[in-house]
Amino acid sequence: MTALPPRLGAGSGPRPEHPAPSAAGILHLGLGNFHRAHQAVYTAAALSAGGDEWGIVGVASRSRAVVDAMRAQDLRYTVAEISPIGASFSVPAVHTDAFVAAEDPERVVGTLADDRVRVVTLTVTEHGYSASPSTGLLDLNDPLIAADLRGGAPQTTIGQLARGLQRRASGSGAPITILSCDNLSENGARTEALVRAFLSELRGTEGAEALAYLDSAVAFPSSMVDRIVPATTPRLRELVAARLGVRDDAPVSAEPFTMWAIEDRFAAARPAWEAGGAVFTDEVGAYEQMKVRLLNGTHSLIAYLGALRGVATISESIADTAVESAALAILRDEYEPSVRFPSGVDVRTYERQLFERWANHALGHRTAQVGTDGSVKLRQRIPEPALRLLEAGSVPHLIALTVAAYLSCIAPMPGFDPGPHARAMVDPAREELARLADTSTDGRHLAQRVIAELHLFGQDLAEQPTFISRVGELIDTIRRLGVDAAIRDSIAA
Ligand code: CS2
Repeated sequence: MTALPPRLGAGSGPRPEHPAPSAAGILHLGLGNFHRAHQAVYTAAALSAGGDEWGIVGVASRSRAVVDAMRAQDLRYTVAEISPIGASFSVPAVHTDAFVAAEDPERVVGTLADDRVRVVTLTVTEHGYSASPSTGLLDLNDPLIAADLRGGAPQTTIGQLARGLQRRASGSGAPITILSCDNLSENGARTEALVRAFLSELRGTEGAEALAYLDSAVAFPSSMVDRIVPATTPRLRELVAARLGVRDDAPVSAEPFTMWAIEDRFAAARPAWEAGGAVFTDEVGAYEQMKVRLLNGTHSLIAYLGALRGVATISESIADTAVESAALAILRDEYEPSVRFPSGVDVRTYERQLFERWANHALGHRTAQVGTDGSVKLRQRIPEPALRLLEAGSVPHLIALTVAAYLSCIAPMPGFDPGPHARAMVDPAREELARLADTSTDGRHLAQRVIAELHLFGQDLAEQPTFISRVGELIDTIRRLGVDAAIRDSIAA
């Protein structure tokens, strides 16, 4: 009988290549795979470069799984970098503690107020900001926000940030930086606006001290993050056991490519993330636009078309020449015209890399994963570029196809089966959209209700009848003639 491999931990598995952190200068909200394969890896490089005070307290929003697994492994886990030519492994050991916010929200507030913490990083997904999809403003109708405003232990990320900053303002008052690492455009300014909106809603003068503290001692720089990080699979655990000889219950895989552009506007000290290749720049807005539109916007198109064509992964989807042509057309004709590229970035090289990254078949990045949360993700990806073209008198056919394919996956019209990968997509608006689809007469009717009445993609796109009817037509084409016909029709138009 072969012995089971030992559990990864301080005494087993590869030794981290950086010194152990001596303190936790960073509080991270959103202890998911993306954080563990991105900011944690840059922080490991920063620790190697000298700053041992930059350990991370990692906070998961709700799920215990990663927290329990990491705690059982002395807070270690494996990062497997996967490309078609092989895999390489590292074990960052940058976390000093991990817990679940939903179980101990008071601890989030207390840690944020601790003056040894000087940077808070966030990867809570587009959905985690409690913003109304229609207005982008703090959603005061959200029952969790309403509860957080009434007091008690805050359950939302914005509530936790606001309450933590309030506590810090009335305590040490030490400066701090809040750094959003989510795929929202102008994510720093947006986070600041949401926290300020929360504080402004507090009764009487309760929020006034914190608002003044925000003015003088809190910075919310923007950042653009980029690395494709799939969900963990049993196969990844087996690969780690086979290659490293340890059992790891919380490994992550990631593509080799990684990028982090950060606005250099910190209120206090920061880790030397440039040691891991991060770029500190005053062009972060350009990096964000380029990434959220070209990578994420096109990614959504590839995911929804792929799911409708019955394929499980992004690499299988982009391997189809029709999908590849649609991706190229949306990039060149519909996203690139609205993007201001950062200096030094060559658009054709960036584009070529995108296709290589999507084609990484060893990664197994699922169409259902990228298609998840479309109602909040697409809001970040499509309205501005679509409006730019519409205002110039042209129709963004492939952006319309993205929306039509999304609705066909999440809110299929009666009688249309979008297949298992579409059914596996999770979306906070799924129920509401499905109800609309069930009672719509055709695709145009559905598009009208979702875009013009529900304002799912914001108020400006709600006033674009040409766009709305094009989405409606394409929903009907997908339903009646199939997704390939809709692709042909959009590219030829
Ligand atoms: C993807 C992103 O799931 C999605 O919507 O587009 O997670 C994408 O893989 C990352 O942003 C890449 O940096």
